[in-house]
Amino acid sequence: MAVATMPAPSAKADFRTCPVTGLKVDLAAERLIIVNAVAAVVFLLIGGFYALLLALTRWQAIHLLPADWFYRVLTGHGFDMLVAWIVFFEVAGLYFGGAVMLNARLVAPKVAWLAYILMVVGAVLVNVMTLVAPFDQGAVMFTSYVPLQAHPLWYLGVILFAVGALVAVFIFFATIITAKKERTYEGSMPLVAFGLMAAAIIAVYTLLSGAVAYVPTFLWSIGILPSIDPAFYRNFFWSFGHPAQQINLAAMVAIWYGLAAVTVGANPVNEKLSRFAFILYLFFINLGSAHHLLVDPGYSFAWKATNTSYAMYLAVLGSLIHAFSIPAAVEVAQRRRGFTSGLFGWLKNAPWREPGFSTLVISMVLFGFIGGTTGVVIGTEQINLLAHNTMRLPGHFHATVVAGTTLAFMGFSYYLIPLIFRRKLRLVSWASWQPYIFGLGMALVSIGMIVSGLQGVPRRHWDITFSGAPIDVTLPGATQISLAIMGVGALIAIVGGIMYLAVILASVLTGQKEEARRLTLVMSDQNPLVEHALPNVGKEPEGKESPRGTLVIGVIFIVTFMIYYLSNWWLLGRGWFIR
Ligand code: HEM
Ligand SMILES: [Cu+2]
Repeated sequence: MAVATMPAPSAKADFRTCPVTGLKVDLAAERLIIVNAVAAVVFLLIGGFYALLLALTRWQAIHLLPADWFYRVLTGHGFDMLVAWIVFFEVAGLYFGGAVMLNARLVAPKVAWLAYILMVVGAVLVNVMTLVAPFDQGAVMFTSYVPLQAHPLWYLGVILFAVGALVAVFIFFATIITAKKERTYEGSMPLVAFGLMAAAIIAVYTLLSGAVAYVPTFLWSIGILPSIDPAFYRNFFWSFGHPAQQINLAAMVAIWYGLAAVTVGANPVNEKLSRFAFILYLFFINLGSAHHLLVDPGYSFAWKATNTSYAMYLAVLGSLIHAFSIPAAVEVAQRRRGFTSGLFGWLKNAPWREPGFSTLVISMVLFGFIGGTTGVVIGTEQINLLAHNTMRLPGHFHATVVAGTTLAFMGFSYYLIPLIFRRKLRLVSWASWQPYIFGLGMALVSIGMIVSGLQGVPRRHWDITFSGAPIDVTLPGATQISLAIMGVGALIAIVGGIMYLAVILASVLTGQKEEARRLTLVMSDQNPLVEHALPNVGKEPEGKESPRGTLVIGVIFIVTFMIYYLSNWWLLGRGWFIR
């Protein structure tokens, strides 16, 4: 990422020059990044409050909410977190990657404001309807599986939000095309922007599938269409709902590369390979959508087998490439600084108090070791049967989308405060600790959920005593313990969440207005990215610089994965007593 000399930015927009990075920042883009990021944080706040209520309800010993409020809150939490928080933040990220990182002007800022308003109105509408619509029209979960029928305004809210998001994605494309035409940057597009572009491409077909699912459903809710085929709905819903997670994945990985560059000056060891890994996502990751439908009747064996075939693992391969490439880049950068002792001297001497670095490591470790391993099991046709619709599912995705994506976004947002909000970061030592507390909490939440699921606790279920059920079901007593682990983890994670919100809100509302002076927040004045004090940048690492420590971590990962994966096959073998 060269930041020294940049070609002149395009005309027709107001720019300032960032004193730290030398980038030309379009002021219209800057304002839009700010409002989208603020909206994201507001929904994180609401969704976080709901998270507390949910965790205290699923923690069976407390069982806080009555059934109807549990399902309403579950609907609100799913939407506010997975849709509103993440997508608002991604739109901010797209404008950052498309305009700021490329020195370019944001194309059609007025339209971008319109997109923003559509998204805000849509999200508010969904939230209000979830709480006030009659129970069976409000508590439909964010999946709103047909024949459940939500309130028409609920569907309308989802559609408005999605249209706004689609417009934002097109503005991003128009911006990067214009940047290329107006030659606002030199050489090829920076890797971070490239990753965001991959996310945006996935977003297009994701949002179009969403339209195919939601528009007919909306028409059905106002009586124009007589009925909707549930299998049709579920297929298109998941062509939207699952790739939506791949947008998050690609955006998160892009941010990982960014955080590694900012905090230790890491350069991808083989940038072409990293780009190729993003391209693998584009082609193969959508196959994973089928895992939601593996126990559905109606889909043929051929359909299920194709979608769970080896091709799915090409997307996993993409993730494995990133999972090796990023720590290897960090290791090489650290070794070039002179931290060459032993296998892990580079890690020991890393900037652990710098929130961008700790979020990077915690997010990668929890995403990979917990989220990735459990995800592959869920995507494998046979062993999916053991996990389907149990608490292992929320256990899996709280490791991916919360401990992974949300934490990475939190880490990245700290840097937006000085660079884009142009305010002094307040409560800096809280920002240093926050990733650890949130990460620890989410690790316990995920593990508690996964272990509960392994013992048969269903997801989305208020009454695990199954009172009045025609068949008696008793869950093992140990579920009390695993659910308590989840509950305690939730309390810790909520503390981490409150710390995050406190840092951000205090900085945005009361932080001193000033121009950024350096890229890092806690580390000394040295600026790993700009300083380029690293000799041999761009050369193949050799000898002392080769990423041996990362190789060892990679082997540990593969072994962990094998143990979890194979023990599931073993469990499957014990599931049926065929003699
Ligand atoms: C402190 C942080 C959080 C805690 C303690 C938490 C806890 C929970 C709990 C207890 C459930 C209910 C599981 C069930 O009964 O099936 C749940 C569901 C869910 N959570 Fe979280 N959560 C947190 C943050 C997040 C974030 C940041 C996201 C997304 C980015 C998220 C996405 C979801 C989704 C999609 C569901 C499923 C909703 C559904 O089944 O319809 N959560 N969460
Ligand atoms: Cu999925």
